[in-house]
Amino acid sequence: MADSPVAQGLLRRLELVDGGLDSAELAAELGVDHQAVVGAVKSLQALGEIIDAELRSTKHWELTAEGQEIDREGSHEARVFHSVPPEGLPQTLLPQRLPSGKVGFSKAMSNKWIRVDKSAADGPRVFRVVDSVEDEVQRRLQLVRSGQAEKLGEKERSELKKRKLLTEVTLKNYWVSKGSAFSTSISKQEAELNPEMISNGSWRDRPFKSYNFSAHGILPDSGHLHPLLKVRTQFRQIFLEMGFTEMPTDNFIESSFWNFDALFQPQQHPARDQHDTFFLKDPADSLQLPMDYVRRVKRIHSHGGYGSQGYKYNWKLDEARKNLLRTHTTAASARALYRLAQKKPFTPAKYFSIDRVFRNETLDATHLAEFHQIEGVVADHGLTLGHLMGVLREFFTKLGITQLRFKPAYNPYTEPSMEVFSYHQGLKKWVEVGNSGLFRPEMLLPMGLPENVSVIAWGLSLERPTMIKYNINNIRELVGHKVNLQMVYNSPLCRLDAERGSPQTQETT
Ligand code: FB9
Repeated sequence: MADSPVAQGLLRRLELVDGGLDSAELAAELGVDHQAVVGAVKSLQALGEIIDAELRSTKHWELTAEGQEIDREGSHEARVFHSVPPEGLPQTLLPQRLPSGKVGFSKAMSNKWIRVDKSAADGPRVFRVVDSVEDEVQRRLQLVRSGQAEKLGEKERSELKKRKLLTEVTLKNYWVSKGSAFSTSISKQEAELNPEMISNGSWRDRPFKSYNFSAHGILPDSGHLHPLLKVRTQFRQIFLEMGFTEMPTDNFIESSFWNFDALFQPQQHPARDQHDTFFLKDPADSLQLPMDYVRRVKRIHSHGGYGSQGYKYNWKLDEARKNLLRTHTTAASARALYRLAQKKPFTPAKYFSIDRVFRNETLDATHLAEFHQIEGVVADHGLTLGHLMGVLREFFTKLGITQLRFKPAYNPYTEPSMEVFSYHQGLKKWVEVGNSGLFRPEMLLPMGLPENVSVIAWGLSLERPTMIKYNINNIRELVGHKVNLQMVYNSPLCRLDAERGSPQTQETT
């Protein structure tokens, strides 16, 4: 800070000199760390022209830890020489006496300070060759330590550096001098203009910290969209740009009639059992059903009609009234198509829905008792399987999926039906990406749709593409009470047509 003791000390010393000050020398004088002086220099510079500071790189030599030891105790070779008495010494006794005896021994031998007599009866003995030695290494290190490294020749310095006794240190110091607006009285700078200053006019004689226009604003706290909702938006965008209208899906609770019977799904179908479907206790039954339409549905199930033989069973209204958590958004499609059939004359329509559905299934890493189903429906005169394939190619291409294959399948309410597969580059295999088909006449005709109107439809889940796009392997990391909210905060915007693992990250608040 500009009004810190270090800054004040710097200004007071600067006032007493004509030239300038070296920041490292000043740190030594003030008894503070060099970085504290650098901080004071920067804070004073931020106030304007109070000081001038020129960054200077200076190099100097310092002793390494081993160099400091030799400076104090003498070189290894000198200490080996002094450890050999005039009468000599068994060579085996040398290492125990000196920690760096090995280094010192070879150096003392190469200096011809000592010799080894291998003829001795009790093994090799070390003898002195000279009476005294000059410890040049220690002398040179003492010169460096006392700041006289320049007295060493280049050869001597590089030899000490090679023995790792010396190291060259680069110091970035500041040469500080008085600025054009030099002053020793630095008053505390105001960082904020407050109402009191404005009202009593004290702002006029207060120094203000210069405004940092390039400072980033504080990122405001905001809500964060869950990855599922980001991907839902992407799918919604794809449907809208293909001219589809979103169906109302604001009823999780549905009657068995709309969820199953209207779709020509027989009342004894296994999917209608408790183990696949969540039935409601209260309210257990839907009392308001379009009875004219119900009668036509009853007839098509129990006796057939429109060329169909039906299922020939005793269809029960009580069964149709049973409330449940919808098992697919195709229930909403049935409602939408029934509404469309009431409008005369018939007009073609394209509908879509993306919402939660519930199934009493075995839970695992990729399946919960609920998921979001995505469904597309097109009703028009003379639609065929070819139209369905074409619409599927267009739809999945917008997801970035171009390699499609269609596999014959079975659904109770569509005929023909197809499972849709795509080649997954990452997994190097074909993976199922959805299901599709043409709704059966036994479903459409009792609604009142004209005979030459056909309806193509397809479905997929929202969770699967989301997990793939966000690299999530366990669905519990995506939804549920164990979700790490930070994942939600960090999840980038995801563009479905981009390659996996590289969600198009845009700044998401
Ligand atoms: O979503 C699925 N797979 C998928 C979808 C998109 C995707 O995108 C990639 C990143 C680019 C990747 C994978 N599936 C359908 C296939 C499988 O995941 C499957 O194991 C799970 N299925 C769910 C139902 O399982 C009980 C996904 C869900 C599903 C299946 C069928 C329909 C809807 C959802 C349907 C339908 C339908 C058929 C005809 C007429 C109307 C609706």
